Amino acid sequence: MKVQKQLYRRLGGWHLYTLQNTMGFHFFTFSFESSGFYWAMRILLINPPDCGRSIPEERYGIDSIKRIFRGEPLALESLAGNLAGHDLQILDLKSEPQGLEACVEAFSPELVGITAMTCEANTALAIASQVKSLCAAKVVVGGVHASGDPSFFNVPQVDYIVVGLGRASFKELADGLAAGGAPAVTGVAKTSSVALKFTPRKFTTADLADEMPPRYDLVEKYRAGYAIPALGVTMGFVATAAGCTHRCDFCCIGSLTNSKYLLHSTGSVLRDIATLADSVQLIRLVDANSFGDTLAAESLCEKIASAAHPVQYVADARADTVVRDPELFARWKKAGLRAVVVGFEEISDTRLKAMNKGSRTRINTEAIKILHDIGISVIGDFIVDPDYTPEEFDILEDYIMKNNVDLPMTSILTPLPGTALYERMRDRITIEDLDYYTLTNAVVPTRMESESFYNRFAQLLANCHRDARI
Ligand code: B12
Ligand code: SF4
Repeated sequence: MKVQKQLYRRLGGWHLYTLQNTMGFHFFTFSFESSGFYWAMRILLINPPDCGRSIPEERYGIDSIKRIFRGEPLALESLAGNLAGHDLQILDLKSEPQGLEACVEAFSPELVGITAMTCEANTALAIASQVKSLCAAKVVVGGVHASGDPSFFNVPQVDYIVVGLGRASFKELADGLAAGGAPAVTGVAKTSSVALKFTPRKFTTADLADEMPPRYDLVEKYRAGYAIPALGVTMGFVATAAGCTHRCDFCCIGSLTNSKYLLHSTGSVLRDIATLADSVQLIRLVDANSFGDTLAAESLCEKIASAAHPVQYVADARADTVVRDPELFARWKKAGLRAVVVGFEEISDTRLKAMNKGSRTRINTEAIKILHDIGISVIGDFIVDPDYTPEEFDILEDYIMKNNVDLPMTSILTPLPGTALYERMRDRITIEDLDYYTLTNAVVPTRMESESFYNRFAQLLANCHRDARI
């Protein structure tokens, strides 16, 4: 058999190779590292397909509540970036929904990693079962649902659950498995037939592994589809921080870092932007809070401005940060910031307080005005409580319209497992099936009659989206 030998890197005398036959099948890979010798593995990282179920559609035929764009699986690109030496593929089932069987058969992975949000958790389990039926790979699940509710994945078709940031812990696990061991890694739970046990990881910036860039190249074949069709722009993702400085009770972000706020180095952010800048028109900084450290945000802004890439940016900020430091956003506007996603959530101070938002309606309104005066579009997140009355829907709609929120993103208050809200609402939950946890279904009974609630919700979205723009 003819063999093609590929040198990945040469480091201080150590060589790293991938060998593959002429049909493209990787049949023999190995590496030497200063820490010892291990067999490199074929690792497949899987992004689940679009999923989730819709009560308004299933019960009342309301099919207008749709998501508006697709994006790259940065979590998987980022994990792959820190797995140098292994043979890696990313399968994006959102782009290629029927691709699983063919990909597993052709690549024959030894380790499979699946990412999942809450509404994807059941689908991730179905993918894990299918993988097990096709090959002998070990299956690892990680991401936001695994971090908030790891025990959900404590099932036979899953071997390991990665809780929280996974770049460093998944590398330790993969290298350990490749060396033939069954490594105990902090932040990683081995599934078992009894209750799940693991040592939580104390996250630090070492878990960001900034020196290793995300493998953006692994999704090259899907890239044209990562776009916002309504705007006619292609979009790439860059992370500038992990976690958040706040503790809103409905939010699942805290479970990713054990409630720490960790900044990526400015150098790594600039490097990632530069990698994408030639192939996309818009860069979404995907952090939950890109301005959690305003001094760092200011320094990053200066460097982005000097780099002068021909791209625009969208980032998340809190309303109170905008009000405290309008000048910072004026500078970011000059550096290319086109739109800011702000979690306004509510227009009632009582409800904002109950959700521990740490903001007020007055501050939210002021933030919208400041951003508009600067010329930055406002993508506003609002949350409709299942307890809403028709009058409250009207008040919310009036608020959005009067304040010209450019693109309102309205969801329904959902107690995500692992959040403080879940503990507060768990006795009221009537829908446990996670397929419905898309944030567009009420999983507790609504105060309004159900069909009227969903009709009014759909009408709110339609009215507010009529002139949407960013
Ligand atoms: C980009 C994004 C998207 C993109 C792309 C996602 C994709 N994978 O294709 C798009 C636009 C498609 C999207 C869609 C949705 N999204 Co979204 N999205 C995000 C966003 C803004 C960033 C995610 C990201 O890329 N982060 C950067 C990476 C590097 O971090 P990470 O994902 O946390 O990954 C790290 C760890 O979690 C871990 N990890 C992650 N996966 C894995 C896998 C393995 C094997 C391992 C070992 C480790 C690991 O290691 C990574 C590196 O440290 C987050 C908010 C946020 N700031 O996190 C919301 C977020 C994830 N989305 C959310 C939601 C609700 C949705 C939608 C349901 C919205 C809707 N109503 O339509 C849909 C669902 C899509 C579907 N299945 O149908 C929620 C999820 C809440 C939850 N618990 O489920 C979030 C948290 C926002 C929020 N409102 O709270 N989303
Ligand atoms: S909702 Fe936003 S501000 Fe609140 S904890 Fe989550 S990421 Fe932080």
